Amino acid sequence: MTYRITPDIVADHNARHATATADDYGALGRTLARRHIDIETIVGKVMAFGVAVPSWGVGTGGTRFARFPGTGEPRNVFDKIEDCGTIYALTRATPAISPHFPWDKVSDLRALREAAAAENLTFDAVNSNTFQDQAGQTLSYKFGSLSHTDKAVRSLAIEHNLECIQTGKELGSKALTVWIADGSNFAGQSNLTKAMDRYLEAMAQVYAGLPADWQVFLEHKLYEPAFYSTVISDWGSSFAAALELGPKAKCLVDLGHHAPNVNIEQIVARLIRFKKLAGFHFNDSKYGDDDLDAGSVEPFRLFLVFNELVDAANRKADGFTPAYMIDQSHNVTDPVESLMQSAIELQRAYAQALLVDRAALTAAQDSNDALGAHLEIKQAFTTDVSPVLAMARQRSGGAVSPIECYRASCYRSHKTKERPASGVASAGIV
Ligand SMILES: [Mn+2]
Repeated sequence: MTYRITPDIVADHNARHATATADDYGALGRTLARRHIDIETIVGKVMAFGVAVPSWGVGTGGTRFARFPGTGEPRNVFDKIEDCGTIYALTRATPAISPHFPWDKVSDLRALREAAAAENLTFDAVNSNTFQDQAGQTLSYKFGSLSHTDKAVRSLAIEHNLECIQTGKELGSKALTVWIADGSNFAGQSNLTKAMDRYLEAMAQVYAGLPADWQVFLEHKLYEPAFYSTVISDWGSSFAAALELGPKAKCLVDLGHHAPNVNIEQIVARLIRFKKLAGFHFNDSKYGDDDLDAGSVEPFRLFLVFNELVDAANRKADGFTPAYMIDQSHNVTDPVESLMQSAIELQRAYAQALLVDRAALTAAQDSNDALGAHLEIKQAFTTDVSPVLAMARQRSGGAVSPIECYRASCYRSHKTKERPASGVASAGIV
């Protein structure tokens, strides 16, 4: 029997915090009531918020220089599911896991389904991998995959994506996320037009393999590993490709995959407007695709993204069904702690966005009251919604303070004993 953080442990933790939880919630409720906001409505919406945890995120990540593994890391996909279950049990914000193939490949998919169900988890978008060669692979992705100059390599990449769809069907997924590393490192190395032609032709075959109720998420990324040009480098390339492929193709926004200072919230608004927003890979960054924890560097930018999402939800924007996933690399923290904290920060940005007085904001915008409009946004952002988040967790059976509860349980020490180092499960950055 493996160690688990049981509901009793969580209940004891919450009981110790009960007075403070109720006091803080009451105080914030009165503050919000003065602004004609019903705190119960906000709590209800936060409780309904869910974000998928990436299976590759529960192992320690690394950089191209080194990886410093922690102890008790997951050794296989079943250990990963167990850690994802722990994150969900404590935060109640992460009801799904986003698997990655072939990193999570097993022969018995039923066992995978049952393991997830035992943790009350479902499977979110399936991620394909044509950015590295697998053991025994005779053709190489060194010079690209879906856009490779050699048709045989493109066919291999297409087959892999079609296999991911089949696996995803078995797991109950409804979407395939495709990120390719294809691009070039030297000016002149690649014909920029032909590379896009080949990508579109290959993706059309992947698209043709989608079940009727599935979608394909195209993930753009500015650079890395290709450092001169990347085939799907930005939201414009992604949008054009999605438009050409058809209605089941949409654009996935990984917050770290843009040039510095790009107005991501405006990209989000554009994609919503044209019914092409697939969803997100949430993370944060300082310099590039840093894959830092969501909300850890620029919480205001994260809030502004959610401001667009709440705006779209409120006006019931046509075709607006975004998928929320985390995509981070945890190099110096316990991945379970980082993922819990990130899920909390996403809920925080969402709750803050729910506090925006939409009528007052619209009035200020329509009368060109620039500062008045800004103050409406700022008032929501500067409100400490922590009591709402704590109450949402308590009511859904999670821990009021997930990281405190996790540390007190010594979960990682238990896993260190249960999971003796025997090779390392795949962790990576996509
Ligand atoms: Mn990503």
